[in-house]
Amino acid sequence: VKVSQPRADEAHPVKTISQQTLVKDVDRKEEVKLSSKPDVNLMSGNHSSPVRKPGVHKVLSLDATNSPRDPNAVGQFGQAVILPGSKDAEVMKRWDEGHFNVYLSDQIPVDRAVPDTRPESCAQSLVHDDLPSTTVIFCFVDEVWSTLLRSVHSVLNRSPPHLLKEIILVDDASTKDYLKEQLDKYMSQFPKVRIVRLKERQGLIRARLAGAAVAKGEVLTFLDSHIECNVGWLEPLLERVYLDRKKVPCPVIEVISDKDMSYMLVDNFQRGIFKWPLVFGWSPVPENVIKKNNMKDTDPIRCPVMAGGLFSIDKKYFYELGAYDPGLDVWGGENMEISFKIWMCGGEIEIIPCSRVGHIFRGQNPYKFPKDRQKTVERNLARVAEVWLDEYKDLFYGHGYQHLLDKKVINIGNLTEQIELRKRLKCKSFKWYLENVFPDMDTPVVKAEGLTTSLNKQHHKDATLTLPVLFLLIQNQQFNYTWMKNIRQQNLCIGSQNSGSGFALTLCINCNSSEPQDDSVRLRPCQPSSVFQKWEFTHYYVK
Ligand code: LR7
Ligand code: MN
Repeated sequence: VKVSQPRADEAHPVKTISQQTLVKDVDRKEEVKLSSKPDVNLMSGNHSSPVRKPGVHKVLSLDATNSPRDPNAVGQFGQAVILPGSKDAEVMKRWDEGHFNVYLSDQIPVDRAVPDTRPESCAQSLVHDDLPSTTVIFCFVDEVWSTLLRSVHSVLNRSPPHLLKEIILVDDASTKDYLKEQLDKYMSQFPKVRIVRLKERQGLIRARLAGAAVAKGEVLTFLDSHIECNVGWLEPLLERVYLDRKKVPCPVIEVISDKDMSYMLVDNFQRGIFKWPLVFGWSPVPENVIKKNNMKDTDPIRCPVMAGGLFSIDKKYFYELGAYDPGLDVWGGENMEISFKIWMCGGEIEIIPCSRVGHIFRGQNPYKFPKDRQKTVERNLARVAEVWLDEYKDLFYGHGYQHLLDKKVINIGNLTEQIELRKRLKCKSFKWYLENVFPDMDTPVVKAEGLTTSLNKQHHKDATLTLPVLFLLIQNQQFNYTWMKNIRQQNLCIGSQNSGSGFALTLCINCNSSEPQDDSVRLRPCQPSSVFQKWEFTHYYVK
């Protein structure tokens, strides 16, 4: 007898978490200005869907873990686990192996059940019989054993076998011993799992390319190596590709807590966006847009950019688009590159609410960067900006990356092939992208006056932050809010003075503000409710 999986509202309640509060480098305060265009999801974009007959069979609620072997195991059904305080030392000791609770993860079954967090009607939605098959590609470097296994089991257990061609694990030159023979041996139980080993560390972008190069499925599905696919996750993605091969569907990315390993569902109607300087974030589709378009919680949500790690794409289409720029190193920026490329060259990115995958969000990358992390990411972003942003690349450089314009400081490498690819594909302009795909983005090309902060460098030791009228031409009144969350001027950042309540230009650390009594600003402990401690950057300017 199969016991049906508990839904979120029954015996196993699921915590809800707002995506905006936790993802990487996210600007928390998102003000969405409505476009005057009456588009679904705010955008017009590419309308290329050919007409196809509707699907005929229900999504298989296929899940070998519906009645788990060990219903009383720790973390079963995605429940939070509170460890006794006496385990703190062990938890801390193992934390850095993955930058999450590795000690706890190792005790949770590798095939645990998770709550079915899909909107109610997803289980009834219809898909086609003849969907294309997919290769699932996981790249990893020094991934934690239990999370890597849980990722693989979730795909094996929750994907209809005829649609899962294979799983390719690309080992990006991991250094851990357990990822060698022990992994080979474990995976040899599963004929669908293949392991590709890279001799040298390539970074996730070229590792994905190596996986794609040997994939046999018609569709490529990329996933991070610390995820858990939810019930029925695959068919809704493949259905979109089937309907239109230029659609690039992403699952809703839910949250597996890095502390208690619980599976948490996220808010509905979230889309992926970016802010300058190419910082990824989530933003809700505004309420009135949802109402006006009569959007259901199961409708695909068109996204200006994808988070990066989890998506399906028609394999031939991926190569038609020139795949990823292979000049991108290690981590970062490739989500911007593929997003701009998809939209500007005739495709579409969507989040599919009926497809849900949990991901462990970590505070830090647990692996080493072969070169400096910040420089690596900056260089990747500069490559993307140079190829795709046209005149808007000044906005990118203007938000904290002026130093990248100095070719002596950084060598971003050769871009001839990327630029030619864009010409060959006859891709649209970035202006078109902003107007049609992301019309609510605040992108002033030139903005002049306004109030801003200024800090006089002469008062280096005893500086207060005053709020005079901005004179754009004065260099030391120009600050940028960078993706490192610093308020930065050239090489210096606004930070606290050692002595306490003042500000100074110092090495880059975080800072707070307090109520303006006169026109100076002091440091106070952070109070979430205080409007005087929130900073908004409203004036952008380009030389
Ligand atoms: O050198 C590397 N080689 C690798 O194989 C570095 C990483 N990797 C692997 C790594 O083991 C992992 O499986 O690549 C995968 C992604 O790396 P993470 O988990 O460190 O990345 P992330 O989750 O912090 O970052 C997000 O942004 C990245 C930018 O390059 C990638 O696009 C990630 O796939 C992406 N993750 C997601 O989209 C999940 C949701 C996060 C959000 C928002
Ligand atoms: Mn990840």
